[in-house]
Amino acid sequence: MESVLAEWLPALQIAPQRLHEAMRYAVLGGGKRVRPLLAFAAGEVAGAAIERVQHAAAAAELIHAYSLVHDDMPAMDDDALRRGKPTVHVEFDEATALLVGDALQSLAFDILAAQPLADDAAAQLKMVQLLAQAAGSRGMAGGQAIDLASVGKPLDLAELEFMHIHKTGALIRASVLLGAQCGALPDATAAALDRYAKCIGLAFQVVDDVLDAETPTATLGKTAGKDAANNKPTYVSLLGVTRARELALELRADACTALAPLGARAERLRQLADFVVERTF
Ligand code: GRG
Repeated sequence: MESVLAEWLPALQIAPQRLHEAMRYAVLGGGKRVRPLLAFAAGEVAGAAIERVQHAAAAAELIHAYSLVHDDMPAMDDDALRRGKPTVHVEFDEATALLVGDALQSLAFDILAAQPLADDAAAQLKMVQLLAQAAGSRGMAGGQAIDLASVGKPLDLAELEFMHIHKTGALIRASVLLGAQCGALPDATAAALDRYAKCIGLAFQVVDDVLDAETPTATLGKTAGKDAANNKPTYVSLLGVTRARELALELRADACTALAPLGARAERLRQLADFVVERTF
């Protein structure tokens, strides 16, 4: 994934150099690459060629990287640390950070359109639409809007879930489905992966809330304790750490139940479910 991303990102010597430097800074040399890993694992389920999946995975990761750059900006979460390094607007400047996000999003769709990823053009067009909807106002950007509007407000569990299904879950779901759509995907398999992805997306967020509350900044590579400091509703503020951890385990179990009909070829997806729940950063 690292080399595919490095290859797709414009080289440092290409103008405008500062923007390209900042794009590479935002994407390379950090991050768990959970979304690409999910795409590769789902591709395995669908017997997809890795030469296809790597591009779909890169597109998903670029959307994720863009969202982090914008989320860290003063108008949103206003954070100075990401992946153990100064955030893009701190290392460069705000205007550059804005453009980095814009350009990474465009590059993601460029990649999806440039490479033959599905057996026919109509199927590939659906993949482009899948990512567009996951990133847009009825997906990640919409979730972010709800998040920004909910600071200091008492959300209930259903409202919190609705927000995270959009903010974090939509792109995680798209990563799984894009990887799988690079191969053969019968309806029943697609439905199983969809169910898995929804559970994992939510589990990812529950664990994120627990880590924010419990893990030091040095381990996280981003500022810890921000949710409480910003008076944000989280799974920890609503349920407490113990119940939030239990919920993450329940969601993992649901995710693995969804995979049961897929047998051994879904093993990597099971391992990723473990990783999502057991991760420490
Ligand atoms: C700006 C449109 C727009 C959206 C931003 C995803 C997001 C929406 C903001 C990120 C803020 C945040 C901390 C969300 C919680 C879950 C999450 C996405 C954490 C970061 O993802 P990781 O842990 O990061 O996969 P790495 O660095 O490992 O890639």
